[in-house]
Amino acid sequence: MPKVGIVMGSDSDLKVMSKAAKQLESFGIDYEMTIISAHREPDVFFEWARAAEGKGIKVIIAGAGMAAHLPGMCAALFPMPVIGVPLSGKNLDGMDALYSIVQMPPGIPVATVAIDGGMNAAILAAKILAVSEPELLEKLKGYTAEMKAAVQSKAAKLDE
Ligand code: RP5
Repeated sequence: MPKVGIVMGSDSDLKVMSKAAKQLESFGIDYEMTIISAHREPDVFFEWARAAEGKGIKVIIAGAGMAAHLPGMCAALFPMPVIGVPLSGKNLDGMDALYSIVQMPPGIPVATVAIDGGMNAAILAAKILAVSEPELLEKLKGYTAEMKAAVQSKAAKLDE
């Protein structure tokens, strides 16, 4: 059963959103990934967002560009955390998507990551799941330790 649902508004979002998928895989987290446009096929979107909880999904990662309503509408329909990924690539370099996703009305939050931040979205999803999964929590601690070691080895090379 997927624990994370990755959804994006277009196949043009795939390059960034597949980074989220790859990161989840590295933590051994089951996910489903799909393309659904909230604007071009609202009925399909509504059905998917409504069904997510019943499929066992605990966190949704939603990526969209331009007037990015997909993450916010996920948050309106899905009762658990939604992480929004603003996508660039169009006229306003993703600022339009960032504002559309981050500026939610009171009561319907979306945890918004950086523009094109697919990888961080997956790490945040993993951290949310790790609250109740000790094994995953240990993997995340290992991941953090690896990052620290990488920085320290680069610093050490400067001293050589
Ligand atoms: C949004 O509109 C999508 O998330 C995509 O980032 C953007 C443009 O979509 P396409 O015209 O590339 O399909 O809904």
